[in-house]
Amino acid sequence: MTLSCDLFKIKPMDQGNQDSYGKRPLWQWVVIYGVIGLIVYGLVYYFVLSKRGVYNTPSTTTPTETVAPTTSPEATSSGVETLQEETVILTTNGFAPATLTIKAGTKVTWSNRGGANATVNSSPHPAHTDYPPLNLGSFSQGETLSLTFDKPGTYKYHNHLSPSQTGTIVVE
Ligand SMILES: [Cu+2]
Repeated sequence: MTLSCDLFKIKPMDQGNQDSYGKRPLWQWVVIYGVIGLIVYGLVYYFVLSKRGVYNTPSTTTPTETVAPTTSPEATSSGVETLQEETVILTTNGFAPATLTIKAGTKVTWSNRGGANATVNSSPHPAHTDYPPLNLGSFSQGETLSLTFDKPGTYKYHNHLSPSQTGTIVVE
């Protein structure tokens, strides 16, 4: 009886096991669905990440673009006032470039490479009265003279020691 009962008990346990085996596929389905869901979620997350990555590069470039304009206007606005410089070289052939067009606030530097003493003086020769700040005086070979032009206009100058050497600064 006990054995049969044990056997009988085993059978229900086997049945229970079979039931549990019968339920296991459900859990396996759940696990399978869970794994599939995780895979799908992982794929979606990956694509979203990749899209975000692709989207982040433009979004990071747009912030840098937006940052760049915010910083570059400041840099250029400060650069327009302080950093923009142009150079006119005085050679034996005269001022080069003979006509220089600049924006207001640009600093112009004349560099004497003519091998002789020269001057930068406002026109007209010899009165030098058109724009007195442009009467920068004399500079020798290798030296420089500088003037920042703040107001738009056309400023003509010449080398007073060789008046045929003339130049023009156009300030826009
Ligand atoms: Cu002169």
